[in-house]
Amino acid sequence: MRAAFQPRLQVYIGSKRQGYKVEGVIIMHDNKVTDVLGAGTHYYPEYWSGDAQDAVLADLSRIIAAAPLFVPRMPRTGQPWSITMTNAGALGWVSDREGYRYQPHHPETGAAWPQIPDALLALWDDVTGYRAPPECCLINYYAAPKAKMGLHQDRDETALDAPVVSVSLGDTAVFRMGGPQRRGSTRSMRLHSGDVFVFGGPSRLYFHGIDRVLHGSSQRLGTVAPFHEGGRINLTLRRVNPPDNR
Ligand SMILES: O=C(O)CCC(=O)C(=O)O
Repeated sequence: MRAAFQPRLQVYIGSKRQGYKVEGVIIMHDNKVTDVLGAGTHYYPEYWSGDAQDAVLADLSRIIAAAPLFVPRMPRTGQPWSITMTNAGALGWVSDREGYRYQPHHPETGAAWPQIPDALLALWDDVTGYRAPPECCLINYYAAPKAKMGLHQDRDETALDAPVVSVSLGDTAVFRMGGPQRRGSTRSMRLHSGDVFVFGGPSRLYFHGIDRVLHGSSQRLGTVAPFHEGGRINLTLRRVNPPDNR
């Protein structure tokens, strides 16, 4: 259903299952303004049920057994990040002294990355409708109570027409959403376990980051190895190369 809210704002109201398509800047739910986001973003609160989240966590457990979590480091300085990460897919995103890049193998084991689980490929098809599958599923693990991620753009991909799909599992995160400029205004919202957020269209290159994780706000990770410390996992599905180049 589409509703006009104010003359210059177009508000598209969806459903929890279909997602809230934001063509303007306001998201409404039950006739109340609940969120203000950029055009091209789609927010799917609790896209996955608890059982579906557990199934994805079991997939992640298998992926991490084959492609262990590693500590990313800042380009040039080699400063360690506060999170650990790994990948699934034909390409994995890594960050070390040499810089940010995609590569087909794990930086420590040298092995190819495991395949992206079917549930994540199905999610990509469902929420993007993009003509080719994602090549990378970046897995970020926020285990440490102070783990966070600074404001940044996802811009190491050449297929910028493809959205980035972000999945939250475990503890609630305080997510910061900016705009196209690093110094522009930002706002924060909370991402909960099972939520899916899509950056597409005009918002594909918007700055975003994680201010902090509300440690202990969810018990979901604690039962699954190797996530006994609890915390939060974020998955981002990315198309790296334009499909025609392959
Ligand atoms: O953890 C998150 O929700 C954000 C992750 C992110 O921005 C990234 O991996 O580029």
